[in-house]
Amino acid sequence: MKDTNVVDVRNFMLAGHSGSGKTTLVDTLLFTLGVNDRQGSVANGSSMADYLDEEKKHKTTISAKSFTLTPSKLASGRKLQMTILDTPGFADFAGQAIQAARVAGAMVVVVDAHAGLQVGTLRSWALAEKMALPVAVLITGLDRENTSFEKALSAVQKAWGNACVPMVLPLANLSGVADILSANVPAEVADAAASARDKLMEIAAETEDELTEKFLKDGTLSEDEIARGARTAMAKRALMPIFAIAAPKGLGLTEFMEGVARWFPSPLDRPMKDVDGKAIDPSPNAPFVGFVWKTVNDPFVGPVAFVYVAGGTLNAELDVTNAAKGQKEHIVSLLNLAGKKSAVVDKATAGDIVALAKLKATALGEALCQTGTQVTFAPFVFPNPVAWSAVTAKTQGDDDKIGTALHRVAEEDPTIHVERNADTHEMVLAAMGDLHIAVAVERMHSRNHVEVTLSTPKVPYKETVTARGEGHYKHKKQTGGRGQYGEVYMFIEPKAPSEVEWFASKTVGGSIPGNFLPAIHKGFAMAMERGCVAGFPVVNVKAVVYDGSFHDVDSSEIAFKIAGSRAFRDGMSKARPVLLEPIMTVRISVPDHFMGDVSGDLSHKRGRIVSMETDEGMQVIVAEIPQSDIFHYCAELRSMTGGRASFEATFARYDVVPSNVAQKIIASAVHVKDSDEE
Ligand SMILES: Nc1nc2c(ncn2[C@@H]2O[C@H](COP(=O)(O)OP(=O)(O)OP(=O)(O)O)[C@@H](O)[C@H]2O)c(=O)[nH]1
Ligand SMILES: [Mg+2]
Repeated sequence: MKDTNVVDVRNFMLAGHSGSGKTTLVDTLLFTLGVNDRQGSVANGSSMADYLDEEKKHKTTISAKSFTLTPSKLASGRKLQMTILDTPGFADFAGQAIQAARVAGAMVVVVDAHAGLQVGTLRSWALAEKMALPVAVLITGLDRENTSFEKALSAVQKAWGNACVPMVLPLANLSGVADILSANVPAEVADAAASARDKLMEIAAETEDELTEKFLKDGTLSEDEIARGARTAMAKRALMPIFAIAAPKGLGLTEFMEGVARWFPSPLDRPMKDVDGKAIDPSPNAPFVGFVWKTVNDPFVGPVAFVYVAGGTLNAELDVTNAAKGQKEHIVSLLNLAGKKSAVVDKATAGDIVALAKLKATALGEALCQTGTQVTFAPFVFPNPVAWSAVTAKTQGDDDKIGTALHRVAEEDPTIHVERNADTHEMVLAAMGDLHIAVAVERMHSRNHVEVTLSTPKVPYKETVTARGEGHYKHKKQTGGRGQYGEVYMFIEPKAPSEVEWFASKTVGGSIPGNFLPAIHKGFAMAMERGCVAGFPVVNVKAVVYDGSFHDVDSSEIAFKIAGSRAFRDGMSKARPVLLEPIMTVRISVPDHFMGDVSGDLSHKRGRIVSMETDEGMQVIVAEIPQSDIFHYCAELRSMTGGRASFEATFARYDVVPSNVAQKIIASAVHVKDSDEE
């Protein structure tokens, strides 16, 4: 029976660099609050949070998950229901954090005191900023050697400013943590606590005129006033409370939970907004509105939708409709999750996340509403893929299964894209990094029993001409009975972009009867499928038949098709044919001190730098590079910059391959001789 009021609900995500201790915090809370009867550990595979096979194997979080925890009572007597969203720190799974950020009421940025601010920390921070999410910082790893809370604190304050105020101060030898607002702060941290309290009071005073006046008049605020002002400040991102824990010692957990209850916004403070920016009424009496922030294909249960309740009350009897599709959905049961464990609940209200199985029509990002209510949420915005791999079945018979398996994987992960390349006929898996691709392959294996081989995708080269070339072929065969005859004169030239039609006939005086023109058209088209440079498709040419001859008896469609095709090849070979390659525009964000390495590497790749600019402390290089260099660029760029640079790539255009490079491509292309004799 759920008996928490919405005002006591705190919903927040854990984000930060991989290995900073997010999942360890969740496991420690699960144990401390009695959900798990032992302390789970990511390192030894016993984590109750990182419980998926892939997560155990890679010892890292791969899938964002929610944990609903209700501490029976906090020391202060406050009531609290926490819904924690644990997200992966790896860049490859950044899509998961993007999904969680849509429904989180706040972000707890986890910072490992030993490592300091890392790439993943900064990425999380940027996400919170983009989503205007209230932020708290949690410093972990204080039990590790050579760490200091003060050092970590000053790094955080230096990077993110004075809105970052410590709410707790660890004591010497980690014997405990002191609450800065406590009446009897130990002497060793008394000065630091006083200065943090002053800062907090100032921030709180700035949130309301009434508090400002009171503060100016009396020079102080009561504990209640600080609490009121500071909560408003956190919701507005004017306060970023800092906590510290040493999970292996169970230190700081109680104070962290108190802090969550005290400072974090409830769904009433920060209701979810629809696509037009209109707030959803979060009260339990309002019409039910839910948002599908995540979906999975459970191997046993089938499709499961994770629904965040934005407002109203959901129960299994409620008449609900998928707002986007206008289709009614039947709710079997509501499951509250705590990682691996789940429990059926009778209702869910704002801030809750419930798993709903077997919904028929509802997909990621859609709204589920009480029938009669219509709400649309803004669509998710995910980064474009940065790593690509061609996928083939290890066993021939599995070719068909691959499509289904890939589709399944992509269905629950919107940052995975699958496409069959029409030019190279390859199945290409596009994702956020090599680990992402590897995990997708593992899932295909474990769920669909398909084993695949990965390879670098083929580049869809094309061919064209750069001059006018004359082509001629006379097809004449006399074999016993009826012969074959057809003669074609044509020319080929670059096609102007404004021209639509690539084929034309300028024959005069009946040199070729009109009824053979379609056959010549077919012959040209056939020759265009495999150009004369290296057998790639021919594009952007104009082919004109202007003369020829025929024979009353021996001329036939097939004869003119062959003559057309060979004349085309003849003409093309004389029209200075070239290879074309796809060029990508890449937008690379890179810290200053890696600029030299990154731009040097670009020129090594035949890259052309288009522009350079500064964007929020990062250098942004816009460059064009051949597609052949893009497939592994993600891994290269990460290793060049320790993961500090990122990029986005979009197709720009096809361009001529320089002749020295073309030689190599021609040499390695399987040169298919024309096989137009049928
Ligand atoms: N000594 C010490 N070790 C910690 C602490 N927090 C986490 N660890 C260890 O660091 C490793 C990584 O911790 P995780 O909790 O999996 O890190 P995470 O932030 O969830 O990492 P991702 O899921 O990859 O993003 C584990 O082996 C933990 O046992 C801490 O406070 N102190
Ligand atoms: Mg984790």
